[in-house]
Amino acid sequence: LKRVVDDVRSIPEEKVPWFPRQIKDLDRCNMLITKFDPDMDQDHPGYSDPEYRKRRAFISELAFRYKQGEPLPTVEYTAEEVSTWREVYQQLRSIYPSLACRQFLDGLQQLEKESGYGEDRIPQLREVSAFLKERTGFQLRPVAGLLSARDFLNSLAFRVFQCTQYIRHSSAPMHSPEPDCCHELLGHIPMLADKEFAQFSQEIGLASLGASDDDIEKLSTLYWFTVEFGLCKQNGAVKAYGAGLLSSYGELVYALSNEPEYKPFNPEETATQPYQDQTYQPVYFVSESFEDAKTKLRRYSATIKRPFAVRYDPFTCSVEVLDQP
Ligand code: NLE
Ligand code: FE2
Repeated sequence: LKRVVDDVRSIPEEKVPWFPRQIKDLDRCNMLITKFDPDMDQDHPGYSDPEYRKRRAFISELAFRYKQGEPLPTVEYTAEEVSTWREVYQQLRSIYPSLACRQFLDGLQQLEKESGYGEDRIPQLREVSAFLKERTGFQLRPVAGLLSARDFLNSLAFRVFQCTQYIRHSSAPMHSPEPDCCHELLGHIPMLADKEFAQFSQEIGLASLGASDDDIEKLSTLYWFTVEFGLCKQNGAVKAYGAGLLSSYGELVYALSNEPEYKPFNPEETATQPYQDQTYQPVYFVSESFEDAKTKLRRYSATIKRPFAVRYDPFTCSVEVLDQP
């Protein structure tokens, strides 16, 4: 074991992957994964819809041009986009009370009361970001599509959540393999309004700064099976807290049916479970409680070895690097 520690300590600084130190550095955390791009992926429901592709390109451009600290861009959604949103909202809203965890329901209720959430309009990132900032200090930034795991996780260290702003194709409202505004606004935002969840999300982010590719892979797998697709027990019943479930009517119903396999959540095992992102998950991890998932994930993140430590300074929105070799 000692040798491993010595090896790590002897890594010269430049071998540590670059990572953002100030919130402004997030302007460089924009590496996209192109696999679900409607221009390139023939299976994308928007592939053969030139109007949709044009619209996506327009909204992507807003994200590409965005610089940290600027007001968030607003999008004037078309009637067709709003009707996709309405369908998604209505369907999901009707099953949330029985299938979503309590923290999610609380967050959503606040958003409906105070931030204009409802089926009639798609909330703007700007107003949602202001809402979150008051609750948990989280803020949003627009992103053009699926980000690399490293860039996505690194942003969380600054309590910045990278959010897509386009909406899924109208032909497939009940499930999308890629993130879209339904996924962000319905799946993630209510959870990020929870103080403890916000804290825990930032801790995953801090653990990812300068982490090895191998550790990023593990962290993002854990993120996948918890923040995206996690289930937890609450008052004796299994409930969803994962955003990928809470934004997909099809998968939410499926995940809480008798069909998929359930495994107890255990970070060491979960971190190496292979996952796929094209369709529903074959296996879900269930934690004893929402708190249990948080505690275990926290403990796991803290074990990630790096030749330095980091501390977030909320006054300057920057990361202090300690004990550097
Ligand atoms: N499958 C989710 C949905 O339909 O909203 C999106 C998952 C993004 C990781
Ligand atoms: Fe997500």
